[in-house]
Amino acid sequence: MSYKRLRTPIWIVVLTLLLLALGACTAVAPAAPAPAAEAPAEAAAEAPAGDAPTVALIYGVRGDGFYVTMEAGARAKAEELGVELIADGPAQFDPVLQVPILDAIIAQQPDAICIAATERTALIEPMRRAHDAGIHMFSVDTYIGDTSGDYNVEDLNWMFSYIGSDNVEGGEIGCSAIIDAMGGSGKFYISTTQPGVSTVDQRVEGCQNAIEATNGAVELVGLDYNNNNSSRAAEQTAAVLASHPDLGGIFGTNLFSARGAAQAVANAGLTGAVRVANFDAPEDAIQALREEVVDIVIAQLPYEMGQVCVDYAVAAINGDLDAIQRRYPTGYTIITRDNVDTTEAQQAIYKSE
Ligand code: T6T
Repeated sequence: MSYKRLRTPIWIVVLTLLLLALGACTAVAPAAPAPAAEAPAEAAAEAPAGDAPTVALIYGVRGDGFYVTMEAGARAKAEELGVELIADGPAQFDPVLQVPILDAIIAQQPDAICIAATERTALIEPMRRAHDAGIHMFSVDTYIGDTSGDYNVEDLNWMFSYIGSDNVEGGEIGCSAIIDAMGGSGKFYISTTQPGVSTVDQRVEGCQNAIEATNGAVELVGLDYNNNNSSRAAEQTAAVLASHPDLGGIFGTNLFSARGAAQAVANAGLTGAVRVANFDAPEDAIQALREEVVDIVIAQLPYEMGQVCVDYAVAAINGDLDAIQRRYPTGYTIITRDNVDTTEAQQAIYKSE
């Protein structure tokens, strides 16, 4: 066998081996771990190895567009950060119904809880139980205690943060707008839910500030508690409209209060004669705005509240305390007939499911 005759098969063998080696490399590549850039950066940085952390959201009441929207924000953030989210709330806005839900969640031992306490005092001890069980605690929407959500005080400094609107400011915005629409004087009525709920109490306070600023030109003729029930709010408002036919303005301090108040004004044929400030922004409030039954819709930012609370919960779980503000005011989108069709206003409307 001559050397020349042998050379061709050797090169074929060498080439074949090279091609096989290359082929093997190409076949292995897709099975390698996905590049870090393909995973959400925050999830890669913050989710601990092993089991995903669990965050619980306990809202004020089921089926309220405000909390439906908050849960959507919390879910979106939880998915982004690779966190498991459990969410629950009572059938009525009532601490007696909410505390057993909190206790059931504590028994599931989540890493953190975001809770909209339905009463500022009744929830303190139950929430402290959660903290004592090693759970990172956050207030979202409402706060507990007497210090306007300032958790730097000694007996509440185990709370990480209060995320929610500046509700005194919200009440002032709504009532000042209606007082202006009334020409600066006249009779005023407030429909609110229950005493002891931090949010609506502060909205009433803000509204009273706006009335007091008129130096007696505006008279508050009544304030009713409707127990977060729009039918009750409608009945109470109808009674006030009957006893004060010259009523000029109404403040409904939350979704259900404002819904009932607006219905009563429309039913009494007083659209435009009685001006209404509508706290919260479900679809029907926007419809009432278009129909001139209400004059201003004060939209909170519940989606952002849910997002920030989950974000903060994960920061606390990871020990990144510098990332957490003790108080996170979420702000408002104020909707009137002038801006209702803008993108910002449309995006602020609450989700219903
Ligand atoms: O206004 C919101 C919330 O901020 C308040 O604490 C309770 O009522 C709502 O959920 C609206 O129904």
